[in-house]
Amino acid sequence: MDIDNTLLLPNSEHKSDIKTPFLIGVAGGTASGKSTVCKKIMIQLGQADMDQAQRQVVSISQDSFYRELTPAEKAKAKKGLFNFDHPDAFNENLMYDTLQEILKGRIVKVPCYDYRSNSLDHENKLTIYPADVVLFEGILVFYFPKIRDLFHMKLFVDTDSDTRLARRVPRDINERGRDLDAVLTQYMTFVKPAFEEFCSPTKKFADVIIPRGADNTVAIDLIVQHIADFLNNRSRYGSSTSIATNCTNVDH
Ligand code: UZR
Ligand code: MG
Repeated sequence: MDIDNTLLLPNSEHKSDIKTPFLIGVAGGTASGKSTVCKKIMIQLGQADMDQAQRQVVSISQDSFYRELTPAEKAKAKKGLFNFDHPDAFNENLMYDTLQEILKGRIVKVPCYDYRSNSLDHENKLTIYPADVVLFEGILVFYFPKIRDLFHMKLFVDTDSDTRLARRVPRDINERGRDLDAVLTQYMTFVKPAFEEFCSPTKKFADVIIPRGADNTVAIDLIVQHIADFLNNRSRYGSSTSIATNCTNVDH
């Protein structure tokens, strides 16, 4: 594995103690294993059981940036007639502004998403403290050009559609309070067409494509090694370590 060393050198122009995180985008179809890949990365880096404020690596979901629905849209959502897989379902500006704040090393608060009520939980916001590495995962994180351009590294979790559907059905029924008919109708009406139109074409923007998702331990090990090298160098040179925008040239 060949890592571009410009990523790791101290940057004399940034003498302050501001932590600019290494921002990693993780995209992929529904139930492809994005969250699991992020979790595995955190576990392997020894970050999963750490206190939020102490973490060097944090993971944020794009679901926190679903926009508030109008009463009419909420009624549609209740009947499974709202398209949550369309880019318009997200608050692009808030997503961009939040990532910009994170890149400036500021503390941000993001709402959690409640799939049962199809709404954001503003009461219980998650506080994201400045970290060295931030993972941002979601179906459309590479769709919006100005957001896509913020990432230092882009991963696409590429899992077969039938595998994804087989995972999505029990997940929606058990964790998201749906019945089988509603899950399949929503899948055929919105999820599958939107995947083909908006998500799948963003695979070409990825630096690393992870076939078979979280089962691909070799790919995850390579990515973890890359992040660990970055963290080691940052602790050696301090948090002002510069991050080159072309820092994703991992040979594998
Ligand atoms: P992942 N989603 C819901 O099911 N309900 C909501 O209120 C909001 C989102 C689904 C969304 C998308 N689609 O396919 C999925 N629908 O969450 C993305 N319908 O989440 O990447 O974890 O599968
Ligand atoms: Mg998810």
